Amino acid sequence: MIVIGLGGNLPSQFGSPSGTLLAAVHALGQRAVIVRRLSPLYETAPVPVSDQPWYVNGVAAVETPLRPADLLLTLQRIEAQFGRVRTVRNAARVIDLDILDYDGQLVDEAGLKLPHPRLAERAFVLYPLRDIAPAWRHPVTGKTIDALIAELPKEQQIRRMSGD
Ligand code: A4P
Ligand code: MG
Repeated sequence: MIVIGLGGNLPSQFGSPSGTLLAAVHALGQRAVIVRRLSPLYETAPVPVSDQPWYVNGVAAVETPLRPADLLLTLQRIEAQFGRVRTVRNAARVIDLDILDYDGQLVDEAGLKLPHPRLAERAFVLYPLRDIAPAWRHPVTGKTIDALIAELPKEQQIRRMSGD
């Protein structure tokens, strides 16, 4: 399964962060990345804790003929098209598109790491991933999502949005 993480905490030309995430799903489809399952969206406190606005996060299971490096390029083009400006790490952003898992492949290159290295520590990834793929296991540790969620630090606040 190929899983993409979507997040954002600033408004864009597509509106609120949730509107931007849904527009990004459409943009993916136009670039040969077909979203088969989209999780519910969650409002999530910034990690690490900061005074940034809360994020909206979700995950998508996709099908695509693109190999991982080309998929990452496509995600970065969509981020640019949506007006993302890169400043410092973890800065507030209109949209962040990450490859979380690509069919369990392990990649450790400067510009691409798979699975996403911080995936297992993040409630804003694990909860929506459990919604669409409860049997998923971490490609490196083999841990189930339920086990990873049980190990999360308790301070990560996350609320499922209604109507998704
Ligand atoms: N990169 C390497 N592997 C990957 C991958 N699997 N998918 C490289 C995507 N990118 C990958 O990312 C920095 C570099 O990571 C890229 O050049 C790419 O080659 P970026 O998107 O430019 O910058 P970033 O997102 O600020 O940094 P980073 O380290 O990717 O941060 P994260 O881990 O993406 O975290 N809190 C909440 N509540 N919700 C969020 O969505 N997101 C972040 C960013 C922090 N806190 C958050 C959230
Ligand atoms: Mg990123």
